[in-house]
Amino acid sequence: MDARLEAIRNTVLARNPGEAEFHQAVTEVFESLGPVHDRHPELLEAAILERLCEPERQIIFRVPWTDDSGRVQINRGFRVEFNSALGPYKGGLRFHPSVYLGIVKFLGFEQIFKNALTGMPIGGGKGGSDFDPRGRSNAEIMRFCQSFMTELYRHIGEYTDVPAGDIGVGGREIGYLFGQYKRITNRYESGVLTGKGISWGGSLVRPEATGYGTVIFTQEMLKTRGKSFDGQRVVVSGSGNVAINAIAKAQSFDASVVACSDSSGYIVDEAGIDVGLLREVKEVERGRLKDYSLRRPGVSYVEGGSVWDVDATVALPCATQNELDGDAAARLVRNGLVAVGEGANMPSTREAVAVFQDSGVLFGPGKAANAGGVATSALEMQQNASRDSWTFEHTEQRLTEIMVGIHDRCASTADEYGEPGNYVLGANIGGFVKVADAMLAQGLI
Ligand code: NDP
Ligand code: 2IT
Repeated sequence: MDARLEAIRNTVLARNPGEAEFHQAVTEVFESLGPVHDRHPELLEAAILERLCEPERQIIFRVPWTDDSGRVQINRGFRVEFNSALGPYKGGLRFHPSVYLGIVKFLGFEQIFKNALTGMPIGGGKGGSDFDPRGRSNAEIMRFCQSFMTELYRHIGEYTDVPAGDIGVGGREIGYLFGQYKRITNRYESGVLTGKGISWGGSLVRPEATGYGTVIFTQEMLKTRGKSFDGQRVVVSGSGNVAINAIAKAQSFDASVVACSDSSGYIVDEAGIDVGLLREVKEVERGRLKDYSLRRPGVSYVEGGSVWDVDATVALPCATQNELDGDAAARLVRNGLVAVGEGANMPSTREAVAVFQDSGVLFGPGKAANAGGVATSALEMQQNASRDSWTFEHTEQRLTEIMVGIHDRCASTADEYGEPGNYVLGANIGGFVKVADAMLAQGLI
């Protein structure tokens, strides 16, 4: 890392102790930014990096609620409003027991650059709670969401901060959150949340957008080597919103998708994953992948273990951060891996990224490859602002153009900085330059 940047990075780490994921995300971005600061020393003068690493506002709050047995439960809620240079803070809410400030900050920090890459007018933010939705009834989920919004509502708004979903937060939760926001504020403010239901202000394609976008981005990377998804053997981690829609899109491009996972284990289905059955088990019944294996002949289920033990030519990590480590990366590469498209945020450890890059595997980092979700959220905001709703075809066409545009911007930025094919560098510099320009123009804020 450039010595000037390393000094700033060390100060950031010292100011934010114990936040390992945030440190990792900051370090990875700083490693790309030396050459930009050589060309633009005025950015150092204006302390752009120091400002970028300090969120504009951080909110931490108590979320009290009662479970079905009448017991009082207490969780912690977060919203980190990181950067508003390009637009209102925008980013998802994660409900998972592992959530703490370091996770919310890594996600919010990544979101700044991701959102800039989309070309849409959105700043970066993220939020969530250490609430564990697993095994909770609908009524418990609703009471939790209502309590969460009873504090959050005063910090958000269509011109201020626009949350959406992430792990553990999908259409059901956005519905309960929106209902409570409307009730407290007495405003039907469609643009305050994205990922809404289609009959009450949502956008077609938003549920599919992240997974679809990841596959479109990966297809663009494959094209640069004269390849496509046709005939690739694909392994996907996770079996949530992003994973399921990535599987569906890869199959529509004639890939053979043979494995996916949840936090209990993974399935191998050599005949190709049956997306209809997967949706039934995971989305309708909210069940476990094991149930899928019990209902379809020829499927093996491995309890525990890592889905990255399954050979693939294309890997799409779509579960969570640091799920794919250096050893798994080396094994995949030895067995014929060609490309990795990150549907999740920071799923590959820094060691894994180094293995992919050193071995010439096409590697699309999350902040570029999974930007289709938030980009389509911005399309939802656009439809809300004009009180319009677009067709599936039109919206998917916009998503495709945006993903191809992100791919091309990352590739051309990598070329410009003398590292062709380095999508990490391209994404970090491409996103950073846009935000830095806006921050310089807006004065010391
Ligand atoms: P979901 O809650 O729909 O699905 C998450 C999936 O990942 C589930 O299969 C879950 O398994 C698995 N998973 C979660 N945490 C762990 C863990 N600690 N260990 C192993 N498996 C785990 O979330 P999404 O699909 O929305 O999100 C997946 C990833 O994509 C996240 O990194 C998210 O930040 C990122 N992302 C999401 C976007 C969106 O629009 N939703 C946009 C861009 C990125 P189980 O069911 O057992 O919990
Ligand atoms: O990580 C992400 O980009 C998301 N969870 C989606 C955010 C959004 O505002 O749609």
